[in-house]
Amino acid sequence: MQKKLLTRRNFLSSVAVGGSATVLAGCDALSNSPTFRQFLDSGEWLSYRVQRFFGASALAPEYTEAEMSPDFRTNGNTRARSPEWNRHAAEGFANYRLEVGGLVETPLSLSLTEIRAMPSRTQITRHDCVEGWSAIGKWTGVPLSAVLDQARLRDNARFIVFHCADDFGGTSYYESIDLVDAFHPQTILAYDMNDGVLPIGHGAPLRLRVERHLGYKHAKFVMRVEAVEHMSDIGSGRGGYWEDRINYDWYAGI
Ligand SMILES: Nc1nc2c(c(=O)[nH]1)N[C@H]1C(S)=C(S)[C@@H](COP(=O)(O)O)O[C@H]1N2
Ligand SMILES: [Mo]
Repeated sequence: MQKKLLTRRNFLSSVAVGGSATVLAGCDALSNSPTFRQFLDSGEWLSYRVQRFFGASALAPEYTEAEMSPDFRTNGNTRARSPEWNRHAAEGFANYRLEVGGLVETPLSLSLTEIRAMPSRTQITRHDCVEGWSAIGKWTGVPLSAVLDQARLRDNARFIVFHCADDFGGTSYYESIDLVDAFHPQTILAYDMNDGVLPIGHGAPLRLRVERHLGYKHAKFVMRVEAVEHMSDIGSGRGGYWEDRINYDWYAGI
């Protein structure tokens, strides 16, 4: 019963019937999880429910080239410090590989050349930071769905976690999303920004764009993607660096 919530197997069927009936049906069992109970108790549940009821696959607005912001500021860490990332940066990321693992049938290790040869999507979207600034930029990357399809999620996978190369005071940045957002068409791992290679400050060589969410969900400097059933084993269990540290909402839907 617990496995009914947003697993790979029922995800497509729940979206296909045009609603969240399956999603909601699984919630009683899921509420045994302390993390999820906290989530239900918070106001996050409202925006989660609204988005899941009224459009699991609704697209975030896209903009024209003319609407792109002349300046797109950076925020949070503007580079990583791990020895591994530093080595890759010094080599122009020629030997970087994205690791994809956890609850998958086929763990992957993908070079940027391989990632660039996969299907790609370009989108001009608005980034909204919780601190009160926005910017419109153009992003190109591989749809996360293409990566996950290649790795083949196990039936018990429920969340996708992004492990980053940077840290705050020694604690690595990480983020996570559910499978609805993971398979959303605008969810991409971006390697280009504004028609150029993704700059270091914006999260080179690969950063998440998950367009219906606030800025902090858009993990930069992504090294590893992990499919999990529970988030309790990662960080303090609230699904992201800022969620753990200062109680930001895990579900940052906008
Ligand atoms: N790895 C990592 N990802 C991150 C952050 C960070 O500090 N480290 N900051 C987040 C926040 S709060 C925002 S608003 C955006 C900023 O992205 P930008 O630097 O491309 O503007 O990245 C998000 N992703
Ligand atoms: Mo942010």
